[in-house]
Amino acid sequence: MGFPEEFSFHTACQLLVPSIGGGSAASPSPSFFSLSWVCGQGCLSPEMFHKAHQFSASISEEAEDVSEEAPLRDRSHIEKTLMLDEDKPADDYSVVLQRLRKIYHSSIKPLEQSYKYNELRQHEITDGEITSKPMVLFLGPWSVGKSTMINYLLGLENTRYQLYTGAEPTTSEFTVLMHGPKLKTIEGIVMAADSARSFSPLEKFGQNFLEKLIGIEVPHKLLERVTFVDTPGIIENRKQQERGYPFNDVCQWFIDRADLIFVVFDPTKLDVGLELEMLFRQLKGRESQIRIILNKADNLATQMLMRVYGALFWSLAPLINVTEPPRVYVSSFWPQDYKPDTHRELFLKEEISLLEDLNQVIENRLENKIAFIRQHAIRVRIHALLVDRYLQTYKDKMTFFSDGELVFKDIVEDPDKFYIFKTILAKTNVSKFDLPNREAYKDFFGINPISSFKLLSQQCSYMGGCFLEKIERAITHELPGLLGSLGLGKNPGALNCDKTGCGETPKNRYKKH
Ligand SMILES: Nc1nc2c(ncn2[C@@H]2O[C@H](COP(=O)(O)OP(=O)(O)OP(=O)(O)O)[C@@H](O)[C@H]2O)c(=O)[nH]1
Ligand SMILES: [Mg+2]
Repeated sequence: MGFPEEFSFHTACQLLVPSIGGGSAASPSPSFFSLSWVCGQGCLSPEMFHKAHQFSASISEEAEDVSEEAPLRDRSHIEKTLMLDEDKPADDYSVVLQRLRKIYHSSIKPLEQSYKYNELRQHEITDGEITSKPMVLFLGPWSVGKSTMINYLLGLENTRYQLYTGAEPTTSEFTVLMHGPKLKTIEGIVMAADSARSFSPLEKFGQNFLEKLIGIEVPHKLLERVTFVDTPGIIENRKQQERGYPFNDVCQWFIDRADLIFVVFDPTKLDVGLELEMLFRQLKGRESQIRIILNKADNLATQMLMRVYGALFWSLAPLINVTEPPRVYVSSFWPQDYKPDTHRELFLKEEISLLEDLNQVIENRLENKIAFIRQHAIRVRIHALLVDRYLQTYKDKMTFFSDGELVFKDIVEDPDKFYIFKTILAKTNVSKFDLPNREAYKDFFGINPISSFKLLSQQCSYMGGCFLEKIERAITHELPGLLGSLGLGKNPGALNCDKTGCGETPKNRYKKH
């Protein structure tokens, strides 16, 4: 199916222009809703307006027809690429994870607690987070096919496990799909109360949010290796905060922890509004985890698809400020067979590439986890060095007659006058790109008086050694050593640092295709 003749390339581009601001939601058809929203009523004549409406309605109708009549696709490539048909039990990583937990508790956590790192970054690492499976997050506008894609990947359609899908905004809960021996739903409050699960920190977003969090345990082989998180679609003409809980903060929590983030788009909804812009701002720093999906590509003929692909890149370019373009998968992730006049070979190849990407995350699970803990340790160390520097400067400036509060206020207001950050850069091997924001320390010391901290040099014990030395040993030796040992039969005890080159930096988190 193509656009009607009147929809020239020019018009199509106009329809796809990223625009910020309101338009009319006059039509009940979702695809038309977004087209008219993008253009505003001004750019379509009444005749065109009517045609666009008919066109978009026909897309929806056809999509519905297909779902009723068309035969289902062969799914053997999913089983094959994800190696689900192999009768092999899921790898047992418990030894490595236990070792990782031990390093965290003995070498990182003491410094983290002593310098109240959690109050700076609000990132506490729970045991559940260390042992959790890789998390795959699905984000994007409403009705782009996120829930359908999860149903498809897990083969849940027409089973009682399937996620609810529909042409209107459907998913209203953050839905966590995880492995379990039998189908079971778990209420958000229960998930948050269970500290063995990695979701207990979500409690801080309030009871209203916990009502909107749901866990589903499904006995599926893929879920033995990953956890999927389905999210409510972004609705542009409604403020996300109207949902009754801090939607953006919750998204950020999941974004910070996800190992793979699928941002899904629909060819008829490429408009970028304020809410989607906000989402991309939240995704900053997680670019290597992001994969863009141009879903429902089976709705368009090849030529139109090329145009839409171009328009997608054009819309997203201002939002993703990285040198490397993101990987965009063009396909249709649902079980209906491809339409005859569409590019089925391309869709199948793209789908297989995406599955390989997913597999890569599963295989790199331990490497990623170790790299994540090491990155956390680096941040904690920098924080400790900075607090120590503030404290040392304070002690140096204090005389018998000084007013302690005034002296410290002076330091916090203008740390550069006292060379706080510069000294850290000059005297320690900290990269200037890793230094936290100076402003954050104003807030930090606003709630944590300097008198509540001890100097690093005083945080040593005869038996346990010094906190700083321990975290440094973890960053340069223990964690890289654990990483190095993975290649050798995943037996961390088999090696010591000398053999693995413990000083090496961890590998890139993800292989790019
Ligand atoms: N043609 C076509 N339609 C699809 C495809 N995937 C999903 N759909 C349809 O798109 C509609 C929306 O799908 P959902 O899975 O509910 O979308 P969602 O992104 O989860 O929506 P929200 O939960 O509202 O955010 C449904 O009617 C699906 O049948 C696809 O690949 N091709
Ligand atoms: Mg959904």
